[in-house]
Amino acid sequence: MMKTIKRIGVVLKEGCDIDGGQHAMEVLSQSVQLDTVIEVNQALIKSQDPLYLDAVVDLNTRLNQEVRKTKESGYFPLVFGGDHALAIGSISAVAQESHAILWIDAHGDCNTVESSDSKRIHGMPLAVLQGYGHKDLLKLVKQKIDSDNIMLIGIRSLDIEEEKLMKEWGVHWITMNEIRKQGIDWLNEQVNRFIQDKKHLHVSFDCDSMDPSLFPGVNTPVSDGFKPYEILPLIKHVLNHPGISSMDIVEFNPTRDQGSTLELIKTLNQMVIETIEV
Ligand SMILES: [Mn+2]
Repeated sequence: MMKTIKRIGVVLKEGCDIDGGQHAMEVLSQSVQLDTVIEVNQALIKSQDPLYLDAVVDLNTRLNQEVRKTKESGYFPLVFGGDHALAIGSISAVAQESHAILWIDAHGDCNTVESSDSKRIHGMPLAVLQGYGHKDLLKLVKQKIDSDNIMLIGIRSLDIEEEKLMKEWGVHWITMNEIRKQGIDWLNEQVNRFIQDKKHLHVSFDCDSMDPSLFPGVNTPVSDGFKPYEILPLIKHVLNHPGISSMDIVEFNPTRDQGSTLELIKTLNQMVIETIEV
């Protein structure tokens, strides 16, 4: 059955507190038509709170409602960011029993407030979605995601305490080192095996999963990321999965870009059109 996409833009940098990301939707909206844009309520920003907790919780509450409404109306939610903290709102809105997540990222995003060195919420969304983290963030999570139903790929920067938590919870992740050693066919097999029996599947694509020498327009670059030919065919394949529910494309920082990261986002948008709207 044909589905129509609804594109939700999220203006958010408070989850990482790195300048530039707040302009992502201004730049993106010149080439991708956004159906709605959600912004941080500036009145809730308290400079003494490094987490910007009130602002991030409020934004995610409104994003959750928007994504929920989108799903209920039969549309496919495609969320553009904005930093990865927005995944708390977008995924909690679609999560149902046995929902699976494919998380494409350089980082684990499985920190809690205690484990995190940076104390930034964009490093915590995947922990929160599993039911671990600050109680104000957990209020958004009505249906926890089973750690078994999470696969991260492209990983090359985990905090020590974060890695311990990921092991303890039983999250499955594939590092870039393993991918370099085993090859792209092996990666495709691993992801295929993960998605094959899943009923509901969300894809969260962090632009920093890509190689920053090719795609510098991100908040927290880590060297040796994916080349387009290594990951785009896999994403296309995953978007064809019958249980695909929704997707995020996050961490675009246009002030660090030279045009290529914007082009990548446009390519992904086109890929979603070609796979979902058919
Ligand atoms: Mn991330």
